[in-house]
Amino acid sequence: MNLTEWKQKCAAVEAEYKKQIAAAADADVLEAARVASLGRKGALTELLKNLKDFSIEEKKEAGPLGNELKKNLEAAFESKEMTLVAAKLNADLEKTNIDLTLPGAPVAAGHYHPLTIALNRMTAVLSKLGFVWADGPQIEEEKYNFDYLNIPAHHPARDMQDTFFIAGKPGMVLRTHTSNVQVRYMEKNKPPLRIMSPGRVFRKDDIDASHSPVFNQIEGLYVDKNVSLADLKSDLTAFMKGLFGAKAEVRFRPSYFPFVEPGVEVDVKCVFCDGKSPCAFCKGTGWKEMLGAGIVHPQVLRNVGIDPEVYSGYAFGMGVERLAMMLLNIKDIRAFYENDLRILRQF
Ligand code: FA5
Repeated sequence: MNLTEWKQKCAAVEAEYKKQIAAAADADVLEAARVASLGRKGALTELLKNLKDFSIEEKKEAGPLGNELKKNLEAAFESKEMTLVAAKLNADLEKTNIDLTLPGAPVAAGHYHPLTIALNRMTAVLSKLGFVWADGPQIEEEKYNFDYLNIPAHHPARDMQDTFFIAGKPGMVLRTHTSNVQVRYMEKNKPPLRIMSPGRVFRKDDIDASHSPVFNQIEGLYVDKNVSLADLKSDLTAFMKGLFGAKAEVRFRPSYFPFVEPGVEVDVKCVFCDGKSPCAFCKGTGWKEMLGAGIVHPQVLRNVGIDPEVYSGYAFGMGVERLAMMLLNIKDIRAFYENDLRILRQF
């Protein structure tokens, strides 16, 4: 084939397929025309193969012509395809009875669980008091949950009644309190230190309105020079007032925990009954225990290599659910875990 014949054939291919493109009424017909012209064995593809037989001079003329034609045809196919897609969409819309001006279906927005809402408020107040976040494991070695905290092997807290032991893993327990973090943190960090550590704890406790076998605590620990019970009382009172408002009433009672000396329990005035009527939450006493606390026992400091002659500290462990119940007016601890949407949606 000489150059003139080749050019004529190119023009014929162009005219033919532009005609087919214009006439194509659906995507299948258009695709068939595309394969017949631009496909691997298509009419134009075949013509372009002839280029190799031309002289260098002829190639200079034919090459750009061929490329131009290919690009033209590709663009024509693409533009027709868009037209067909739009036409089909319009036809489908015509057939269906959709009112595009109607508002869309509302998407239900999720929100935090009440326990998380309350926990965030507690940690926000503690942050303002200078406590920084620390973490610890829920599956714990007995030495961190008990031994280093001055809780010897015969102590009732280690009794099978209270503690979940891990089957087949001697020496491992589900932590019964967040106090394990005290030891772990002081092993790695030396005073001055001031941490809060929220997290889940586990006990073989009976279930009632204010007890659950799985619940949350926030551990607090402040160790520096000259930390005293006065610091503990003022910080915890500031915390309760920061959480419940300036009117909150706080009561400190002497108590015993092996890892503090002296030890206290801290009650908050019951918001449900004010002590005036029978109340499942405070059992009619008017006060509810929220946390245990005290001055870190010198032996605990020694266990982690801190000199109790130089440093002292306070620690506390508060019940997150108990505080959350008072804060959010929830009378039964089980409401946090039952996932009843009628309750959860109120927060
Ligand atoms: C402790 O767990 C100590 N580790 C607290 C502590 C830390 C004392 C640091 C001294 C220094 P206790 O067993 O009292 O203490 O628990 C602390 C708080 O957890 C309680 O005051 C209560 O608010 C909450 N709590 C205890 N048992 C349950 C339970 N079964 N369900 C819900 N909350 C509970």
